[in-house]
Amino acid sequence: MSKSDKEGVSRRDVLGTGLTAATVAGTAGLVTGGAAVFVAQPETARAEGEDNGHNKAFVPPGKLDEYYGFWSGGHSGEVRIYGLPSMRELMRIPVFNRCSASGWGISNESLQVLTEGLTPEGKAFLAATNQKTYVNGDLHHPRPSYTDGAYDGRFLFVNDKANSRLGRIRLDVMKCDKIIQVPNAHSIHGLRLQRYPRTGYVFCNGENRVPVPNVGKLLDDYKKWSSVFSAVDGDTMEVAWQVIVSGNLDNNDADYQGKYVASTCYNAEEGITVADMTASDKDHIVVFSLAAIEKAIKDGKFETINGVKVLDGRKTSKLGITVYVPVANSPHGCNAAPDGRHLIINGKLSPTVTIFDWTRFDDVFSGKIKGEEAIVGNLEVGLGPLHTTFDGKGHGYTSLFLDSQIVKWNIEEAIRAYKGEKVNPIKQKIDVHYQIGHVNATHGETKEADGKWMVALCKFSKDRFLNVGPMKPENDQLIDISGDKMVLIHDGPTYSEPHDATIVHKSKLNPLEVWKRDDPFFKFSTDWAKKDGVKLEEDNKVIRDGDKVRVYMTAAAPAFGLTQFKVKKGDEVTVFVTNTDDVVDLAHGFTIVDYGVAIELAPQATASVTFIAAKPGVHYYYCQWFCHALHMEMSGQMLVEDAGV
Ligand code: K7E
Ligand code: CUA
Repeated sequence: MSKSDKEGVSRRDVLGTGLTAATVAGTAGLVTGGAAVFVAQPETARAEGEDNGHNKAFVPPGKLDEYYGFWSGGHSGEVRIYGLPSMRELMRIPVFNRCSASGWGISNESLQVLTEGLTPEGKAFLAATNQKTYVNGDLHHPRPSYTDGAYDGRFLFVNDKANSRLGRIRLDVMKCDKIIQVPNAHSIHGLRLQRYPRTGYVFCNGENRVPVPNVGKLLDDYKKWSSVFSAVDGDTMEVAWQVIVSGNLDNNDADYQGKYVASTCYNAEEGITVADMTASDKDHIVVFSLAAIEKAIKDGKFETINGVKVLDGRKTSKLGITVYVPVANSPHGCNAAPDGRHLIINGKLSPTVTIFDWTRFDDVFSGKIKGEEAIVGNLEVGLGPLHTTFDGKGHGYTSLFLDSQIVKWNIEEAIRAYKGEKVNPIKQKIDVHYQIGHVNATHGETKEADGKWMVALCKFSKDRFLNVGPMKPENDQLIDISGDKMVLIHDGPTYSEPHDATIVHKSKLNPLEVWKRDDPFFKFSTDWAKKDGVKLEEDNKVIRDGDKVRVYMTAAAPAFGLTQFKVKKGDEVTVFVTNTDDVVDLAHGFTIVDYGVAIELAPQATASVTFIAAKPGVHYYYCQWFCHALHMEMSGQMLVEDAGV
């Protein structure tokens, strides 16, 4: 054993056990529940400082990556675009957060996206608390849209656990174009898309149980609270229907046939303390039949709550739209395999993965067989299984939070073992650093899983990077899965906190190099320009309309179309700036000093910002993207007159 191996093991031992004990203690414990048990043969990767073929992931200067990685920014509220295999961060897409660089949350265009889809209650809350928009978000699950089980490059959908929202990013411009707050549901967590025939529905898990509607009644009657499952139309971003369920919805996934969606649920006990929630040794998954739901909607079996058609899909419901299948306590990840047939439920507190056969749900719904008879495998994989990804060659790769490992196992062999055959489905275990959450392989969530790369999104980095103080980064690790063995290739620190990532081959995407002038993203500005008879691409004009002032200007390196404009103290000023350069990467910006104003202007973009000219004096505005040798000179002055002076 090499020195580095020894170091690796001892550091893991010291750091791992305390957490494991603390995390398991106080829960109902580990429930194996009749799983096929095999002696795992962990193979500790040489994780410490050796070259395991890192060259394979090295993308030389000037060369491009092969994959786009869409990374959840967790409670930063943003999405990040990575290049794989280099793991270079290519871009950030602000969504639920505010962004100082791009003016997301400052520009009118972004504020429109951030506010127009909020619920009336959400709008009233913001108004009552003097806020234009929520400033935080908690983005866990970035999901690219599908056509027939493969990525189609149209959209990326994202959840906000913090403020119950769903966002949509246009993949042609890599900008968020729609955000809605989902009525009735409380905290959108699990998020998956209809795979077939296309997306289609976006399935949003309302995680927490609350009174429905949640208006201040039933506060002390928590047995009457409910979780709400929502299907949103991905094209219109309107809620198509909702289903009230029993238990707390966690993660979900859809099949490859367009028939069923399944969700893991914890807290089948419907308690509100940890002890209540884990009292029973069983929780469940809930399976939704899309055909049955659509029929029940058509037959008028819904109740309209806050403008949404809501069906009762609780255990006691007679509608036949859901089935509940018991699984070991507190399952987490829910992953449809690319074979189109199997669904993997990850045990979390149970050291097992449970394999369901989607095709058996027809008989479960018709009452021919029991829900448990849709189970075709139950494999003990290790401690704390959270999520599973796939290589398209018949393997599952399951993240083990407590063991800080990924286990590679064979799906067919696990099914055979469940039938009693003597096979060992466990192929390899590899150490990851540390406390892994999601695990994602290239195209692993599609029928085109290609088994090349995998990322381990680890919640802790502990000793893997230079000490940056008590707050440490997370660690996103790149693993080569193209051979028989998983090989750890790269450590990548990230901050707060990638829950999940999806990896899309570059052939699937073809983003624009410059904006098209008729893009609907500029609608706020083009509508005003039309009203004012202004040509955004040419005109530099100040239009006064009572105490409202609209300032139109162009930006072309190295000058703004207006180098000065004058307003009065107290005016409501809207500045529209259009970048008329159409050179690739020639971005400008517009920042006003001491006014808290900054907006991004990518080539051929228009953006606008509205503010009260509350502060008299001379205020420079400048371009904040270094665009030209005379970039420093790309500025002007807003003169704010104070009548009283
Ligand atoms: Cu996808 Cu973190 Cu929201 Cu598991 S969840 S880790
Ligand atoms: Cu334009 Cu700097």
